[in-house]
Amino acid sequence: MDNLTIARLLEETASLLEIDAADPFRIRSYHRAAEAIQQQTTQLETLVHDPKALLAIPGIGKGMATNVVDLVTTGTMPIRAELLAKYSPTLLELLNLPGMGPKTVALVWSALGVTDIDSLEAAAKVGHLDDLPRLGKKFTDKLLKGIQDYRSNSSRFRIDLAAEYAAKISALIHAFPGIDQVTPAGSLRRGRDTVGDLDLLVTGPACEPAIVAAAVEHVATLPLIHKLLAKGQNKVAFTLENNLQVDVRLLPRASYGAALQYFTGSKMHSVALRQRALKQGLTLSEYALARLDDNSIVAAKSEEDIYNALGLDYIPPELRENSGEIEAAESHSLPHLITLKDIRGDLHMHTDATDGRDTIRQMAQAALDRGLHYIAITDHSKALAMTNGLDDRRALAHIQRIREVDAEFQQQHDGKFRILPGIEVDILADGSLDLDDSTLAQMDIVIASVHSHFNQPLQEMTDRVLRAIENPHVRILGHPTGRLVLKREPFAINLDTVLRRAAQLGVAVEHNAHPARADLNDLNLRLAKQLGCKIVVNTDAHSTEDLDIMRFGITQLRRAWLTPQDLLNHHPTAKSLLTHLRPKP
Ligand code: DGT
Ligand code: CA
Ligand code: CA
Ligand code: ZN
Repeated sequence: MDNLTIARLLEETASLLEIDAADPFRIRSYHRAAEAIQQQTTQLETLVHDPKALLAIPGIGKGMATNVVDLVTTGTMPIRAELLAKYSPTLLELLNLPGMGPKTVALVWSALGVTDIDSLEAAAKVGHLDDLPRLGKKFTDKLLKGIQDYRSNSSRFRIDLAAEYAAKISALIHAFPGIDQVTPAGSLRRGRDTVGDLDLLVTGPACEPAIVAAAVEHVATLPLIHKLLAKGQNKVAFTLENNLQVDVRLLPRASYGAALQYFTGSKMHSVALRQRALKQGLTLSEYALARLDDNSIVAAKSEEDIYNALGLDYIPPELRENSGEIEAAESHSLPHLITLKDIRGDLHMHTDATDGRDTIRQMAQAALDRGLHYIAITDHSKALAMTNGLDDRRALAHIQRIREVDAEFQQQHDGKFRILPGIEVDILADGSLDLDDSTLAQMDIVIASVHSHFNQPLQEMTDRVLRAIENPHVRILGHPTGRLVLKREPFAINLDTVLRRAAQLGVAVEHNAHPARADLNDLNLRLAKQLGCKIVVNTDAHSTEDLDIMRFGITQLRRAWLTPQDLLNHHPTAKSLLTHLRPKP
């Protein structure tokens, strides 16, 4: 049993304990252990006979160590078995629906005998939820819509999860001798925010046709295979326990480029490319780019060779959607896409003052360690009561502490790292802001975000956000769509109107780098650039590790054709950044 599985089972147990209304401290200990185990580089299953090593992991005490040993040796643990005897495992899936927290799940289970999504939907449809305390008709409507969304989305997977599994499977395939490269292709390589299935291409001496059978056998017997779907001469398809399908192809070095091009897609890009090839008397397949007349191979080994032979510059995978990239590659006008190292600062993160896990100092040190030159600390405002949001008095005291830590860091690092005082202020239902202007005036970075009343009609939401950005203290619009990838659709808003006004006012729009949020999709981001908006990409980190999710944000920016110059946080110093934000009133 690998670390990811152990962590997932502990998380599930935490959710079951929550449904069971267990002691919050106990629930927290399972979350903490799961988090810590995900960070471990050593596989815990190799440590089960070494209790000291297990106990050395932060967040793992004696009881949790026993749990881990039980999980690894028996596949379950007493507390989990006990909870699963009481509650059906399908109850856990209900937690993916909007509004269904552990308390509500426990309520519908005890009051209505709901055990899974189907029975929940049935109960909602006949109005049984309307009569329950804290729920009601509005809740029911929202839930039914949520169930629909969930069903249409549940066959796709978020990019971070897909990337995690791709890395894990790659490592397992690499264990076979004679494998040089395992490359994710398909939508994962193109960086879509969700992935239907994983496509992995494998090459190396072991993949040569005469001997590939042994490598195929290795792939077909990987320990994490849930169900083997197909095993062919050079391909294996299987599903994982979570139903994610994986297509693996093993290819000789000589045709790797052609195969990579073919299986990266997108289908529309490849169709356009093949048409172009035909016009040049060539034929493009998953094996090679070849001449039509005598079948002689023109290019096959690398993608660069293939694109160049077609008279095109190399096209980065993120652009391969047949939306102008082939024309741009022909006229040598492809953009120089942004990369992670172009980002110098991160302007949106939370600390333990509200719902973040770590202190100002810890966040700053982690940002410094990742090579950033500046950050802004932007905790929540009071309307978000469940996050312990700051009122005016606490917000002002908080920025005082931010300034102190900033002074300390400036001294230690010759002024080369800055911590800017900021706030993520809530946009209230009527478009007013949650804190006084006099408080906002003290902040360098004011991000205004919608966090509530997501169901307002189009015009009301549009007016609400427009009113918020008219406030001269607002420098960044956060969560411009409020979507949660695969969980919650964007709220109704006329984004075009809002982006136009933001561009006029000089308010930057934020792309949230978190793979669960990614507020703006690739098309929205392209539109923002077209309309002349300032754009900023931030992690919205709630812990030091969250700072690493910046890479997922960058992938979406690349899909939107953005260059380093299109991003405000490409500016090398806090000073130059501040001069490019909306001027302070
Ligand atoms: P997904 O899995 O739904 O997120 O999207 P993709 O793009 O990964 O699609 P997938 O897994 O069906 O196929 C991977 C790539 O293989 C796809 O981008 C292009 C190529 N491909 C697959 N089937 C066909 C096909 O019938 N014709 C062509 N031209 N290409 C195909
Ligand atoms: Ca795929
Ligand atoms: Ca596929
Ligand atoms: Zn935030």
